[in-house]
Amino acid sequence: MAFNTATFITSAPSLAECPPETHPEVCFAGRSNVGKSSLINRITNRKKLARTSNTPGKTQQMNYYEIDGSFYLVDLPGFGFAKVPKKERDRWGRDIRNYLLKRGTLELVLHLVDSRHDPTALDEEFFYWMATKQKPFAVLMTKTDKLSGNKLAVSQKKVRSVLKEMNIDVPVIACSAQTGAGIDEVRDLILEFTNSNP
Ligand SMILES: Nc1nc2c(ncn2[C@@H]2O[C@H](COP(=O)(O)OP(=O)(O)O)[C@@H](O)[C@H]2O)c(=O)[nH]1
Ligand SMILES: [Mg+2]
Repeated sequence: MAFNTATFITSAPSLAECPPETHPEVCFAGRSNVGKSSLINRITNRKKLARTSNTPGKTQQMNYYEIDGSFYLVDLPGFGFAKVPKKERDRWGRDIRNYLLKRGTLELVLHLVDSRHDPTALDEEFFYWMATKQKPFAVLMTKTDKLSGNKLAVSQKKVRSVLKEMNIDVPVIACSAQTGAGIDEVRDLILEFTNSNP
């Protein structure tokens, strides 16, 4: 069984409110509007499981979805959204770092970057931080349907070179929630890290 059932479990404002550590989990991180919720919907073949929005900065909690009764996908609050007051942004950063460091059942972090833009300073900071904490992560390049073949190749090369410069060796997957490109690869990665391979 793989991605047959998906159920919303809870919205947790911080680590303390997360569900008990009964299932392995994979989380989706990245700035607001990068496509986290859309990707979760596509991966689970559901149109409205995770709330998507044209208004960045809306999801301020960690949303838990249980897949096939065996693992969790977690939609994290987007970071780095300029219109949110600095104090609030700092709190999110602290809460998310706390979750990333201390959640015992977190098996993999998927960090999303927009395939149309170079990784931002915040993305690079995140790569570096994850690498120094030795947390397993992968980079997903989103919205590839918006790029022509050649531009996507250039963009992928850029992301890989940024990671290589930092001496970071992690999977990089180009995907689109709209066309479904790369989605099976993302699913396989999730199943591998949650030990849910059929
Ligand atoms: N063309 C295209 N648009 C996308 C894709 N993924 C997300 N979007 C759009 O980008 C916006 C933000 O998506 P959302 O999933 O809410 O981002 P989040 O804030 O990271 O959860 C929405 O308008 C989506 O429809 C994609 O793969 N292709
Ligand atoms: Mg979202």
